[in-house]
Amino acid sequence: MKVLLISTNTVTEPYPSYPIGLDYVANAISTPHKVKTIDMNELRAGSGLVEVLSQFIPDVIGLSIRNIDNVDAANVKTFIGEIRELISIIRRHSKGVIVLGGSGFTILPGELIMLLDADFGVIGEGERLQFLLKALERNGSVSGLPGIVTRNSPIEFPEPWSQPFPRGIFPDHSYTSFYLKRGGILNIQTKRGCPFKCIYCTYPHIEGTRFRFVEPEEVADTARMLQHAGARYLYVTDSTYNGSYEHSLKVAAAFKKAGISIPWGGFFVPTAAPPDYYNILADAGLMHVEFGTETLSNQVLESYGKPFQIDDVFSSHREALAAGLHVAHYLMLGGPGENKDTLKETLANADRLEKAVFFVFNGIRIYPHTALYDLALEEGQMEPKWCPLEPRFYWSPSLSREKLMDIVIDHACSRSNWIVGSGSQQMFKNIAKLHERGNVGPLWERLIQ
Ligand code: B12
Ligand code: SF4
Repeated sequence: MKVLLISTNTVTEPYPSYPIGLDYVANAISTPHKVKTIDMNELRAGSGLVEVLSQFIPDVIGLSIRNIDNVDAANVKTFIGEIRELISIIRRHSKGVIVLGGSGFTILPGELIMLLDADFGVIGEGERLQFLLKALERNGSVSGLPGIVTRNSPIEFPEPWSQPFPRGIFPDHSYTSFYLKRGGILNIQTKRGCPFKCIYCTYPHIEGTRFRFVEPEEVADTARMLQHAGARYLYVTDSTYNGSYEHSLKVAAAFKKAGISIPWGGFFVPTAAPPDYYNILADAGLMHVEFGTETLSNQVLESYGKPFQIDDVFSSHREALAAGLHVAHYLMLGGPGENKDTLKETLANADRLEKAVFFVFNGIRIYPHTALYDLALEEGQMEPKWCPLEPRFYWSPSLSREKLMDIVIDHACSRSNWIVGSGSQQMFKNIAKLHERGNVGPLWERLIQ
């Protein structure tokens, strides 16, 4: 069959994100199918898509849906409208079957398949697309195929993919240069899943609640392949790179052995690390650490279900800084357990974290299948009929949204290291300019230099 895979994501803030998911899907189905992969970041206009549709004449069109919205309560942007337009172009110019997939789709499969009027959806890992293609080839039924849904079938979430998930040989995509010219960042995955139970988080639902590791040597081979393809920086897409200290150290050792010379970064959880941990990683090329800290009050950490306390944040921060790394912390303020005192405590503690950049979100985006959803329902913060495609945010009943915003904005306006919400347009323009001039990586450290 001829399969056209489309990355629909055109969000360029904080910087464009290489559509890594499609590499895995393409690799899983390339034998026996003829696969073409395109990226709307490169094509931009629908006219480019029409040309591809008329030349390639796909039997199946797979759309990757990554972002639903920008998770910023103060400046909500949703991205599904653009995808709807793409689908209307596809319907007008192709008879191919439309299949949805991706992390955004996996969060809200029932809502998206109906709204976008697609034929099929693949919940979770796209490696399962091969089974849908097989069924389509035989004109067979898809009922009972884990993860495969239609507009009329029940939405059942499959078990995580139990087989290996090789990235394959790095494909010669025309769109790779789009990312190489804008920060040089390609991405890499060392494992899937997250076993932690933070009450608001979708990641365990998207990737599963157990770590499934890629062999460290295989990760290093992929890193070498990306380096040869021109990557000048690697972003590790794992839910938490250090969620397993053992595996993350093995990956770092494999990077060193393989001679990976480009810097890298990723998400980290600020739990107590083994001795010398950040030095070892820095020696293997780690440059940026983005901690999923969320609050600097033990009371709120506990109600968010975070697996660490503020002492762990301070020690992780100190150790990462001492290893010469750039350090950022994500904060999510105003969630369950927050009040004026806990907020004050967080702001005061944040000021004690030297040379840190803060990515600050006010209110917490509510998603189905999370404990936060149940709490919001119980507290009457949303109606049971709420359509989760319309972003809603949880606000602690002990602190009004307005008061929280006032305090945070007031604190942030005198601190250049505080990026509130999805950030300012000026900041993104500056990053884009620096990228154009050949600077590489996420570059948020420039805010404190
Ligand atoms: C790493 C990451 C980032 C990094 C990306 C760095 C980089 N260079 O890659 C950074 C920090 C920059 C980032 C930024 C943002 N992110 Co982010 N990010 C993630 C994270 C943790 C992993 C994404 C990833 O690459 N996974 C690894 C790949 C291999 O998986 P995948 O793409 O999902 O693909 C698999 C399946 O989905 C499926 N699949 C994918 N496509 C297709 C297509 C078809 C046809 C099929 C069948 C299957 C399929 O198969 C693949 C292989 O199994 C996810 C959460 C998560 N665990 O998924 C959030 C996530 C994608 N991000 C999210 C958001 C919102 C954002 C931002 C908008 C936040 C902001 N306001 O700044 C920005 C947007 C940036 C951009 N340019 O798009 C949301 C999106 C959902 C939503 N609410 O909209 C997520 C899901 C987190 C969440 N809140 O739940 N992000
Ligand atoms: S917030 Fe981070 S550590 Fe917590 S469940 Fe989500 S991915 Fe795991």
